[in-house]
Amino acid sequence: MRTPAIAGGQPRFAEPLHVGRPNIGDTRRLFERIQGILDRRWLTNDGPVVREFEARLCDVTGVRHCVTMCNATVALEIAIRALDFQKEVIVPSYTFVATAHALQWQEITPIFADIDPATFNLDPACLERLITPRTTGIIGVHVWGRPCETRAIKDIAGKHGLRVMYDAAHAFGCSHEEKMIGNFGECEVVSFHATKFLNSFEGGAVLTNNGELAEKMRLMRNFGFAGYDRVIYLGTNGKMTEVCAAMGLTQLENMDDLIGLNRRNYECYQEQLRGIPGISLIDYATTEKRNYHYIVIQVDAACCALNRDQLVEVLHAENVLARKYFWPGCHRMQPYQALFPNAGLLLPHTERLAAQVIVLPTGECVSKEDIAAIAGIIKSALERVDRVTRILKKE
Ligand code: T4K
Repeated sequence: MRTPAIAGGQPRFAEPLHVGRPNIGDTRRLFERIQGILDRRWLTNDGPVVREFEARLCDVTGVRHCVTMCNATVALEIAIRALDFQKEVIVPSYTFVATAHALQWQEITPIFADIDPATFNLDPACLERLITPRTTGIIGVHVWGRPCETRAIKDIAGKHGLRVMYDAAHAFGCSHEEKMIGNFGECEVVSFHATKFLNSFEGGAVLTNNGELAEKMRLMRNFGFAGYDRVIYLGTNGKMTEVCAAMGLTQLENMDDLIGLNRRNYECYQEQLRGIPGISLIDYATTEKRNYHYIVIQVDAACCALNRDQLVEVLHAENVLARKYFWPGCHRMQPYQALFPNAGLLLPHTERLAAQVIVLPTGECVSKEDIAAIAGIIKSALERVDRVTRILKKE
């Protein structure tokens, strides 16, 4: 039997196994496109590859308008401004901090709502309790690519005269009620960051069926220019480059293969982790499209012999760089913790779940054998709880 790395043995993996290792795809096709970009000497500013990428994204999602951006954070900022959100906007605390920062950056206060423990998504009942006369909008987040309860959120928003947008950074390629993500709320923001299901190195896009809103965001991403020398809005530089669009387009051609690969990895984890007390893998609806990009396990310390943090330590020692997304929740990060020191009292599910989650590696760089080895590390740590606990305490 091998000596575990926490006890001084060799790590199970010689090289770190990352969560979020980018998928690269067809490099020949990518280099061809990049050569074309260099030959044309049109590198950015609404070039032909960006336009093609936007058109293809509309085809894939069935959305009327797509405005690509340099990243999803800037896309969120622009969408928030274009929707004229002000004062207070309700968002879940259980999300990547970019969702909250995109508001606070423009001096709009994020009001943190709790999540439904069954879905990790914004809890509509909690959302409704937080609405006040200062509320101007709602941002739902489709965490791990599993869509929010869009109908309930829409009904609540309608009752209070509020507009809704979605942070769909994780949900490109997913569907909900048989419509592709991109079609919900006033608009939805997807991310094409290197670590995402479909990557364009850095990048993002706003998808919307509202032509007026799309036009406003196009102007805003290009300093408000409506032609040479004519500026009609306050704007910023949110443009996607041609090289980024080339990567995005190339990956889009490969999207079905990517989903197939992610699904195979997911099912392999499912098989390997089945029946371990206190460990559960989040599930993905089989009746809808999913991108299977995140392998998320929940460690319930009440039934599991080790807690989440202990398991993460064991995995890191073996060079499996598992992540604790989205611990500790935005409300416990700055500046929000200083602004709302007691927010946690209203966020019991966020507090509990954020302490239970581990995200494991998947994607092109992870093989079936790797998954079996990762599951083996977890099982073997749980079989030797006393020894593991003793070693971790000594450190
Ligand atoms: N909304 C939500 C719900 C989001 O999750 C995100 C981003 C956004 C909005 C904003 O989207 P963007 O503005 O980024 O388009 C990472 C990503 O940087 C971030 O995009 C993502 N969410 C978040 C969930 O994960 P960190 O702080 O964990 O990044 P970092 O540098 O630790 O990298 C993650 C792992 O990926 C590492 O283990 C190393 C590996 N990696 C990373 C890069 C960039 C690679 O192997 N190769 C690479 O090129 O945020």
